[in-house]
Amino acid sequence: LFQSVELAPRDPILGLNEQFNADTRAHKVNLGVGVYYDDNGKIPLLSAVHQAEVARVEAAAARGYLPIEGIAGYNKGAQELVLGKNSPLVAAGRVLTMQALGGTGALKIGADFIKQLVPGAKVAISNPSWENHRALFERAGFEVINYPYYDPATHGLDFQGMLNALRALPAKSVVVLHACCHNPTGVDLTNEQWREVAKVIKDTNLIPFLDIAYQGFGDGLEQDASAVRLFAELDMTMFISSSFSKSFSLYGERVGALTIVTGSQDESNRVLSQVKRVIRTNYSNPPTHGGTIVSTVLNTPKLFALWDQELAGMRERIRLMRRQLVEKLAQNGVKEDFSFVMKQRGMFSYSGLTAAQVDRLRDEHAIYAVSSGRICVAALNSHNIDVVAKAMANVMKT
Ligand code: PLP
Ligand code: TYF
Repeated sequence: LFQSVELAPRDPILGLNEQFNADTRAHKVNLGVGVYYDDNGKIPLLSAVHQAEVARVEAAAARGYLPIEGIAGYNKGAQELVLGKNSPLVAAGRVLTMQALGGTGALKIGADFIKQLVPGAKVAISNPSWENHRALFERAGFEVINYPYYDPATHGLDFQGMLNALRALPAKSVVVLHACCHNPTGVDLTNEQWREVAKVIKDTNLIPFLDIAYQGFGDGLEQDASAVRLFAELDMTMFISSSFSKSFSLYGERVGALTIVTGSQDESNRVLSQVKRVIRTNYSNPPTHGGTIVSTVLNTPKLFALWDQELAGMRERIRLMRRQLVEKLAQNGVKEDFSFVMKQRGMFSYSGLTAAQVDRLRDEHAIYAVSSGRICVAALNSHNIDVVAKAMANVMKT
């Protein structure tokens, strides 16, 4: 049975983690995987999360099955985060939200449902994009193509290339967009650019799939939802995958949500029935623990305010690391202008390091980055930033 099974390639990012864990050098630094670490290099347990968790344990609640679509309060909270508290679309009964197993789970439920609706659709993802976008949509049976996004010459956006490619897509193609804090480049669209993209998507009759995995890591919870709100204002039907892995620092709890904006209340009822079928045949219903914690935080004003504040703390620490990295590279004699690192948003920076320089960082300095040059700025801290800046300067000079 298994004789002809070929060895699958490792996930490039998670594979890097394995390599890092096996490295015995004490001073090693992992800038590979997209995880937020605090200034002591630890994954934080947010205080808002901890309080909700203690309350849950004290309540000694029974663990029955959840509904197929998950916890109602969780879904309402997730919906308000992306569409706002007073969304006319929600009032019109045009919005569905389902608890999902992380952002990945939300993407997969959405992908499986779209496959049923438009079996021949092409899926367009940014070049580059999160590694799993291509793999996930291909697994769901789609042909996946790239639209231009990053321009290495400017360390910015190839906006014209992006628009042209979107305009040329056949109607009913799926366009996967990073709503904020683009992974891996850190390069986002301005609101004006979002407006143009949304218009092209609407005019060309494409299906927008907005992936929002870093809400709160750019400028704030509300600000980072502005692209989603803009699509909503234009009255567009769309898919939105939310991930709370990073924003709640609950990676292993698999907390995410899929939101679908339909054309009418009647469509919503029918769509919900079909998406529930997708969920039921995959994993039946989502787990209780992480969802209950997120729901408690989202629906308890005091905990929500605390969470928002803790999220701001993470966001500001990343900004500080960006600024210090730019300063320290210059102090170490790097002549190139690295100020673009400060313009990038979210956890990542496309540093401009070449694959050969990334290899040298790892071999000579025990510093791990993705071969594309992506570094996770959220893994820098006051204890390792000097070493990292010095090593980066070193591999760039010689
Ligand atoms: N989408 C993007 C752009 C991501 O970077 C990630 C990262 O993990 C995800 C989705 C998936 O999130 P989750 O870990 O919640 O499945
Ligand atoms: O891009 C990253 O590093 C994060 C973490 O299959 C991640 O999104 C990486 C790979 C993966 C799942 C999560």
